[in-house]
Amino acid sequence: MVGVEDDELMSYFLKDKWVLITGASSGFGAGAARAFGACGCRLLLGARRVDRLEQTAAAALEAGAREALVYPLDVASTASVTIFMEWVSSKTNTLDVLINNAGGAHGLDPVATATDADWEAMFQSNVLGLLRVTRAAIPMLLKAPGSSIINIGSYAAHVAYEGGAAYCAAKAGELKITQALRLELAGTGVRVSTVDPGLAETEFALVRFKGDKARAAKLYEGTQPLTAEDIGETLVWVASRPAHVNIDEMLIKCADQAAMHKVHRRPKS
Ligand code: NDP
Ligand code: 8X3
Repeated sequence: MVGVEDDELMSYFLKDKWVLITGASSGFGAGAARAFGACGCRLLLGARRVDRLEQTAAAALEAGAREALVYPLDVASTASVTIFMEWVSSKTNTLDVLINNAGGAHGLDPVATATDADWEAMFQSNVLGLLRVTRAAIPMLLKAPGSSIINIGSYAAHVAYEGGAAYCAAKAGELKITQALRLELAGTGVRVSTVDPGLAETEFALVRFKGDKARAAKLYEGTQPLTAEDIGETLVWVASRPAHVNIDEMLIKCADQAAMHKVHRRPKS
């Protein structure tokens, strides 16, 4: 946890800044909205489930957001991204922080039996969606020197696991896009970072296991995973470094996850 003085400093840097968060209807995106909201930011929130976005916006306003505006967004559709970014442009000419968070995993099947639908969904959101939103946002980020693009990657970009071929590949793609963007935007004042979490309890597992609650819960059994709050707080820290500082890549895991295949689990008491 950061100290009180650090909190005040971060709020000082971020107050009134425009922050766009994709996938803000749950998990890390909602956690980020609350954390940037607590710094007095103006939030532009997108995802497909608008009712859930509205809940996020209410929580962010309660935390202290200056504004929390929502609009439907499907990053898997170029047309949806275009309409969403037109809406963003109707609210502000500049953008201070872009959090490319929308994404997730679909299925945990080995390549031998996985489906095209799952592969396509993972590449559409985690890779192409990130590219589409970033392309549309760059002109607005360029107008705000010291602005940040922060992409949500994954530990899965660094370590492969059985059943994760397409998800690991998609997140490895996110890492390479981040690195290429940093080269392309060098000297413009736009910073580019990736925050790569390990095991974290959100709706991620529920989506991966297609609504199977028992299977999703098993993933977190006996461990203390990362939370949406942990990642929201981390994103605020990355965005609030002084303008000459770029946090390139941050791998963040819970203390119980020493390695991809070594997660400490406490026996049931
Ligand atoms: P959640 O399932 O809780 O959140 C995923 C968010 O992404 C939702 O808000 C969802 O909104 C949105 N989303 C998914 N697809 C689309 C789409 N096509 N268009 C717009 N929004 C979309 O999981 P997390 O919060 O955990 O996931 C957030 C990010 O973090 C993802 O990129 C995930 O891969 C990554 N990650 C997760 C980890 C974990 O263990 N939880 C670890 C490392 C990385 P909606 O359905 O309303 O559109
Ligand atoms: C989510 C982390 O390890 O389940 O990106 O792939 S993992």
